[in-house]
Amino acid sequence: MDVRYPIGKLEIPQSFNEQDVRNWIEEIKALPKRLREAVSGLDGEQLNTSYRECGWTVAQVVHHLADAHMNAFIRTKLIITEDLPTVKPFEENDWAETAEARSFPIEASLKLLEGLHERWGALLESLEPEQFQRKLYHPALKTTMDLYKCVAMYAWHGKHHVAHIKNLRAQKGW
Ligand code: NI
Repeated sequence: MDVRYPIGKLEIPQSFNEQDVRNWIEEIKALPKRLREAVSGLDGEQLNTSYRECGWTVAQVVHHLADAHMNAFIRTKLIITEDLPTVKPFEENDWAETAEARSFPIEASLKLLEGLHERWGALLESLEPEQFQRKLYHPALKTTMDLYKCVAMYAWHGKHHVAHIKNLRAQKGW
């Protein structure tokens, strides 16, 4: 197994049906609880352990999920409220190095994700099927992307990082 991709690399779907969308939304809604379970009982030293060599610590992974998914929620809102909005890329590795994103107290990000994913899930559940074909423009990738592909990507993204933490715990016997 590649420790960077414990659940495999992201495969972006090329089509979707209503059941696919429901499944992805359920994954997004489940992430805060799954993440809280994955970090349950870890002490400061464990939270400060990299999940792989030269990789982010467990705390950085938790804060990264909050950073990335705040951006994702804003992108979702932009897609719904504007025609082909240009999204703002962010330097995720630099975001993971700021002082508060390197620190152990992860409760703020766990709470943030709980509120954020409740809003995000409710937003996605309120949409009509055709709205999942609305698009954003990503200037760094120089391409457009459908909302349903973004939703599939973030469903994968949450599970991907939870698996990093669970694998570390399994490997360390924590
Ligand atoms: Ni990530």
